[in-house]
Amino acid sequence: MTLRLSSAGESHGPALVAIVTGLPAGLELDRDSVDTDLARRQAGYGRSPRQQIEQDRVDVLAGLRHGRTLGTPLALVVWNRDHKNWTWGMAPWPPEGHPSGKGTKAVTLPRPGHADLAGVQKFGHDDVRNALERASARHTAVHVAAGAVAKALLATIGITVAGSTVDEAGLRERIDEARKERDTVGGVVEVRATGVPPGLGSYATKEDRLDARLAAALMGIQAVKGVEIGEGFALASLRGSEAHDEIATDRRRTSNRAGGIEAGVSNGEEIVVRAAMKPLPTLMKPLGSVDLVTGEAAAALVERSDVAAVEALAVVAEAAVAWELAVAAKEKFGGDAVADFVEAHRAYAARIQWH
Ligand code: EPS
Repeated sequence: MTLRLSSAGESHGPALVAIVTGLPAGLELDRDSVDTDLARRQAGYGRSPRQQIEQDRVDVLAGLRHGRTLGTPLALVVWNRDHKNWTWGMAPWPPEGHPSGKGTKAVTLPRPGHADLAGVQKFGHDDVRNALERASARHTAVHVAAGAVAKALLATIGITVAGSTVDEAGLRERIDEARKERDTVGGVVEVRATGVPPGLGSYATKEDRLDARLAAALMGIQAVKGVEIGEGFALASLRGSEAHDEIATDRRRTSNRAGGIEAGVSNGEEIVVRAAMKPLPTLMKPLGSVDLVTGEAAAALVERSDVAAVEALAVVAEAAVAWELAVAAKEKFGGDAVADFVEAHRAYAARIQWH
């Protein structure tokens, strides 16, 4: 069975939910590890006051018994604590009583850089909130929970995945300056995966290519505008003799400019991918926009937001890469029971003498 993930949830709605299907039975999950990743996602310099309201924790509604997967759909929930301030504004059913709390007034001032304008045009909404609530990066929380499940599966075959920011040194200063000037900043994150055997993904079709799948997964995260695999864009200006990773007699490589993937297939070296995040589009000193009701020029919507979420992106990107690697590993090794998955990996590693 293919490993699949679907999610739902608005930023200020009742909850974020994810359903994971295709997990083998008998996988041990640790609630604290999932919650630790959720807490990592909430942390980071420059985050919004929203993160003081939320204390993200995972609840499991199905697919798990006594900490082990049942091989049935796994239903994960992260509740939005802030929803209590939006019970009227974000009520799923027509609300009763007088409008109160947040979200009672239609938003008509789209923010450049966000989903606001295209969202109302595409879906015919008359309140920008109907677009921005789902476009918000808030729902990455439940994807991080699913990523933690993927990491547990990958750990059974010795794969680890870790994300970090790339320009750690100057980041805080850049954030402090931007905050003073009521502006926002972006940045670059890197994810490394170790223990990935050769042969995940395939050169056969573009859908199979592991690099294409990782790029799509990273591009699928809010605010990501660029993705690199290995040396990426820098390879374009090198000669072939400088760009490729020579093969030693033990079949390992003497360098890793390809970032662990050649021709869409993992080659046994560390997988290294990077994602570039644009500055977040909600500015306290707003950019020019249009009032969708009056048609007049107006400043864009100003609401609570992060100055930067680069450190959070490192955690979200880690989860996205873990998820894609778990899908590719499940595709290669199969298994209804986790023991079958582990045994198939062992037999394959023995056949190709990979350790
Ligand atoms: C986010 C929660 C949001 C924002 C951020 C991501 O909270 P709120 O909108 O209630 O302040 O902090 O969303 C965006 C950057 C965005 O553009 O929508 C979170 O939990 O990650």
